[in-house]
Amino acid sequence: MAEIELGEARAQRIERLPGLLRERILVLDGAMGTLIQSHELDEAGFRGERFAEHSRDLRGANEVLNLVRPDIVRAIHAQYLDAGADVVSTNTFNATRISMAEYGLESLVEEINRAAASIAREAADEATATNPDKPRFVAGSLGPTNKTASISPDVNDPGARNVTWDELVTAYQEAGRGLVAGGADILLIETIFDTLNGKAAIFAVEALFDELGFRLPVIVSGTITDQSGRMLTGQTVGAFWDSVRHARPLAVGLNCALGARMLRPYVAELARIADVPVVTYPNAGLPDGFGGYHDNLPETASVLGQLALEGGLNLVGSCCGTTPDHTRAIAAAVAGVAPRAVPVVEPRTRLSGLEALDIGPDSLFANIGERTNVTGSRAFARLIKEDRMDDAVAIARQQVDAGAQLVDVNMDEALLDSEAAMARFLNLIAVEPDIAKVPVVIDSSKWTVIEEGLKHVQGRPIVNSLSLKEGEGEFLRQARLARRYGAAVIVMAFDEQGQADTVERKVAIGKRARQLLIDQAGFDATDVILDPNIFAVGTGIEEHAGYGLAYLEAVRRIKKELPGTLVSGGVSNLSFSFRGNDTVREAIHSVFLYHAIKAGMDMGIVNAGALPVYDDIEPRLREAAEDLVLNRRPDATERMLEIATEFANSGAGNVATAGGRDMAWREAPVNERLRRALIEGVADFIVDDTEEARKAAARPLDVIEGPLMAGMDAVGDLFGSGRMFLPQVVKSARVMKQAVAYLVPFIEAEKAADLAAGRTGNGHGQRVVGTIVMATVKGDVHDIGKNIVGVVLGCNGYRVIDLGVMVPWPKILETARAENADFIGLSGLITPSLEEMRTVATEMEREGMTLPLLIGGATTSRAHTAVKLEPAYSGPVVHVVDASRAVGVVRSLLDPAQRDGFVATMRESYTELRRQFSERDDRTRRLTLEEARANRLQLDFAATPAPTPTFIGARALHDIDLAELATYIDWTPFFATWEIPGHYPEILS
Ligand code: THG
Repeated sequence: MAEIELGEARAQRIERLPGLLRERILVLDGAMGTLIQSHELDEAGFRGERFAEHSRDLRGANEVLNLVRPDIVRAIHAQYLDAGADVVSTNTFNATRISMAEYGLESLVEEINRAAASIAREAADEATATNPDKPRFVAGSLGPTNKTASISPDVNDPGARNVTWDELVTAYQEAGRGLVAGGADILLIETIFDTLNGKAAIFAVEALFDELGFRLPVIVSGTITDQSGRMLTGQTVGAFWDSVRHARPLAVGLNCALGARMLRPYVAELARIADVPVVTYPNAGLPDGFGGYHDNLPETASVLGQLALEGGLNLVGSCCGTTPDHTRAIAAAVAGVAPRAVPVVEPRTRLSGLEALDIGPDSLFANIGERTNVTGSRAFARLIKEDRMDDAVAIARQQVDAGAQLVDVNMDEALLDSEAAMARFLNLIAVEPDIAKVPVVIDSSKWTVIEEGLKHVQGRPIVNSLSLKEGEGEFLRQARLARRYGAAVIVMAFDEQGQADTVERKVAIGKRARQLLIDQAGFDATDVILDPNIFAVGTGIEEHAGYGLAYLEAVRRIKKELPGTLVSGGVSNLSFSFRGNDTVREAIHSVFLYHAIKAGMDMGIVNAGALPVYDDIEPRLREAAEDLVLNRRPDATERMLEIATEFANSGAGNVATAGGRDMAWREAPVNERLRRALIEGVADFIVDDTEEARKAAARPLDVIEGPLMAGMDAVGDLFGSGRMFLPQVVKSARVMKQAVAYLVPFIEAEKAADLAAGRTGNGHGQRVVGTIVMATVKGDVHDIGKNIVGVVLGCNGYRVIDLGVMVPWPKILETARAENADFIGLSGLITPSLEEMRTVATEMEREGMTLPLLIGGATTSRAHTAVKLEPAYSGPVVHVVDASRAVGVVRSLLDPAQRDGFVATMRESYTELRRQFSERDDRTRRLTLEEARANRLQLDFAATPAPTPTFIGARALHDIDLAELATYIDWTPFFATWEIPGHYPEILS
């Protein structure tokens, strides 16, 4: 392939961008998909001549149109440019090897991206030529792919993933190469729902820029998918920004998602914290459930206009469901409004897990939990070697519960495959929201292990550690990579001569390493953390006696000579000589930290929860520890040894031990305990509690249907109202799984006993588990939501047969019959899937099936199910609003005692929805332009003079009856929002 060049014209355009962003708010285009759909292309239309014989269906593969119908794509760009867009984005949202593989087009990815960028380039250049004062730009779109690197698709293995970092990097680099070759000015990493995918994209474009020998500006934009205000994978907006800021993007923002109004607070939050321009391009509004949007164009424009006026925007556009009309209205709303002034943010060390953690001069000492270390804990090492992963994960949780604000993970052990163990353990804690909320410190003396770790954390971690022991070359190589992965680094005070044990060398090496990182590896000073080596004292060797003091003095000097530089250290190293006597060790640690924090130590690797309060240490022990740490007398070690036996693991020295979970809930009755365990995702006691509930219940099944289901319902409510986020729901389901797994043998035994006794049973509880056949319908490649539902159902004991994506209806029906399924579950994300679901329903009817049909996915809705699907199929059709509700629905449908009532209530509410819908249809009939003009407001003040108001200003009314006032409130929108079914006015009365 010919070499790709930046080119003079493109270089000049790019150079103008930052200046333009300071001058005015730039406008991005709107949706590509909406306009493509309006062309109503059929299968043959998508295939064109070139793909007439292609082995897979291509309808819905918008990206193939770059090759087959460039005319359409180009015309769409032209429409947006005409509407005032400064930046048009390429038709390449799914054009990665990963997403295109579903269509069998993965080998064409580079060509597709190149074609798409050159189509957009032509359109943009043409628009620029007609008005050179308004230069137009092409943003090459890199979508999130249809896979997530942070969520497990496997019910039996929370550590499993269906895409790897390396696959993502390869895919993004290839797509990006095509975009640059075709003429993109900007690379737009967009709609990130999993920041790990996003970080892989950032890594890939950096690698691409290295390969090309020039760079393009990058925009990074995430998306918020539910009411919790978090990303799909659980990160807050602040954590997201911290995780991607290393891209030093041209702009950062949020797009797609909930529509302008609901996205606004999160954009405002970004505007507050990001020290780069901020972009937003929301959907047309909230999805209307029919593949369109409750589109309120004036509202979208006015909310964005408001945001601009409040000084919160630098770039603005729109996403799914929008048209050039939106672009025009948005452009008008922000015209003349000053762009957001990019703030200078205080330099702090900004890290993240699911939540942000920043550390600055005013921060309290940050505890890094040390126990998840195979060389630092025999218990942890044993668990890892025996593959007892649940228990190993529990150690991480214990550290966080005991106050660790970060966790240090170390797998350096000769007999372990350390890379694999690091990857696996990080995957496992990534799906534990109460652990994953904190940043990870990836600890290894082997770079390959650290690098493997970096590929498995969504947030912004710390690399522990780099050092100069192999010289500057290797140091800088690792450092540049660490930066590209988006990590901060701890540097140990080692150099080519070995470890630094004098104050002078500790400080000198720290300075040298820090400067190299800043000057040559592109680090921000705040991302460099120095560790001036804590070595063991009390070893009996005279030279070691001063190690504590040397560290303290080095900290003081670093803080003085390199203001703002963070200092860390491994505290437990100090007391190695007193191994076996934890009381003494912990006293030494506390005394040391008391002095080290005063000297300026910012963070330390400690056994969280095992640090006594300085003032609570038994005075003689404390005195001896002081002598030792501060090297106050030559016989400090002997004296400590003398008194050590007195305190040998008595715990007497440590009056207060911090941390420990609040266990009060363990006192509650068993049903409440089960409920709490599910809501909080605590598996520790689930088997015991389940057993207790089983003993108390008439039948084991009652435990599932009673307290456990109540717990899952509560989880559903919390998620629906935004008080839980998705990873927490999945976690609850996994706790549920353990309870169900425990009960199943009892239920089977009961069934066997019933049979032996000739009882056929009352039907109640004859089947514990049911079988569901799930599929993403033909034409749609999205399955992340479906996978989550599969995991949740699997955890609840159901057999899940997942047919994957792009599944034609015959295969779905065939499998359901062959497997004797109890349900069919259909999933889809994109609008055409709604139509395909109707086809499936129609075919099920034709074949005389009766099993329930479950519907889920982002574009689906109760209304669509009621209006379009239920009438097509006489068996039950149920819309399942999200994964947290799946279990309740299938349980109600399987239980003979509940089924009829459930189905009847549902049918009733769907009938009501259809009635409302038909009314709505009447109401929303638009007038023709002529009718509207004829209906224009006619004012004639001569005929009817405007009366003079009786007063001007505010008037307080005191005698209003609130009860009467309440009757004037229109509750319909509230009920609709809260999804309260039925005829609204009747509910009120
Ligand atoms: N600097 C940096 N990273 C580090 C260190 C450091 N990482 C590793 C280590 N040092 C810090 N972590 C530990 C963890 C545990 C212990 C010491 C340091 C420890 N463990 C007990 C022991 O070995 O006696 C184990 C007891 C048990 O098995 O439970 O002391 O300095 N940047």
